[in-house]
Amino acid sequence: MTFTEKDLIIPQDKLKAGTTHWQSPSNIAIIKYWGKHGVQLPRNPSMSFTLQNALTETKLSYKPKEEPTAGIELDFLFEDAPNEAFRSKLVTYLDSLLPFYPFLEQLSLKIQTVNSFPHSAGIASSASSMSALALCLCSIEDDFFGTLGDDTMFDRKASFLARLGSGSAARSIFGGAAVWGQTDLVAGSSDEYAVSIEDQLHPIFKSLHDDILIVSSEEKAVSSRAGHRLMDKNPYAPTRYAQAHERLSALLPALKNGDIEKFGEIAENEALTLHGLMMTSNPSYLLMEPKTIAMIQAIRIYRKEQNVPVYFTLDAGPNVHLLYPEEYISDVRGFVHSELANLLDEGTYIPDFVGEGPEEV
Ligand code: 2P0
Repeated sequence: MTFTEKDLIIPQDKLKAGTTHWQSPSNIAIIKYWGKHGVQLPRNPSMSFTLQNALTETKLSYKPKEEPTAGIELDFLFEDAPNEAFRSKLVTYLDSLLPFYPFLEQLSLKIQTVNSFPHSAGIASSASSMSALALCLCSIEDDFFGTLGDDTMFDRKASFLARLGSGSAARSIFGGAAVWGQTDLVAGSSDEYAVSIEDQLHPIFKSLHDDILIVSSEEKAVSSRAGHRLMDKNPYAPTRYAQAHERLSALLPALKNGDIEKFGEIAENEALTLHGLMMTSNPSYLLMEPKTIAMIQAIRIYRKEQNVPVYFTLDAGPNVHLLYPEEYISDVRGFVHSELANLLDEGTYIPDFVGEGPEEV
């Protein structure tokens, strides 16, 4: 499916103004997407949980352009203030969609976006922001052309458009958990968009917690975009891509059976593999910080000594995601306050858990 089958141009007498408004969450990958090719196509399938609290809310207003002009006309406010750097990235993204969405050239657009988490918290916002915007775009398509009335089609198209903005955003369209990238293990999976695997989750994973322990909120030295590019010449890349398939094939049964130990083993291995790939890139780089490692050691000791199933994963940055089943919340929070508080940047952690996915506002 390429989503180019219809010529989406609005007839002159049907042009009108309107607004669409979505909130969409971030996600945390367990099997990591790291390495891409072509137009935002993944080198391996990835799996993530969709979060509940870390959200972007995006309002997209549109009206007919006063004068027909070529290209995208966009006004942009981030947290109520103009932001030229973000605006220019969005113009590039929307321009890249013109082959699918020629009608965007007929409209004058205004995007207003806010995040539920502090911009400076060091939490990647590309998954939540690009998925929220993609959902708004699909609402406009459906409003003008009535082409996405079917929920599966709507979500699939939103995931496809989100992916073109940021790969990991493809997975945020679905509540619970999603897989992005073609694999024989998941029916209907595709490199072009993510699919839901919510119905393949044991209840223990539907309410899994993810407390995001903030080690540093500074902007990272190497962007994910640059990190993906470095995979092209990483000598371990072919083995890594094969490993991601193997790990997914071990993870899916664990998710279904509620095997938290197996899940945790894979999650931690994936996190360290991701950072190992950064260290073995050329030039090599390190996004973990001493406090990241101190937290990892403390988590492993606590788990062993107290027999509490709490595991970590890492995103492309120094912050630690603490994953654990709902029933252990008071044990784990006690551990965070007593053993990890002095490692947290300004004492900050962001409590989150597996969520239900985007919502139209
Ligand atoms: C993931 N990450 O699977 C991996 C693991 C971070 C660590 O995808 O270039 O912002 O926009 O497609 O999605 C972060 O990279 O990259 C990412 P682009 P993205 O979530």
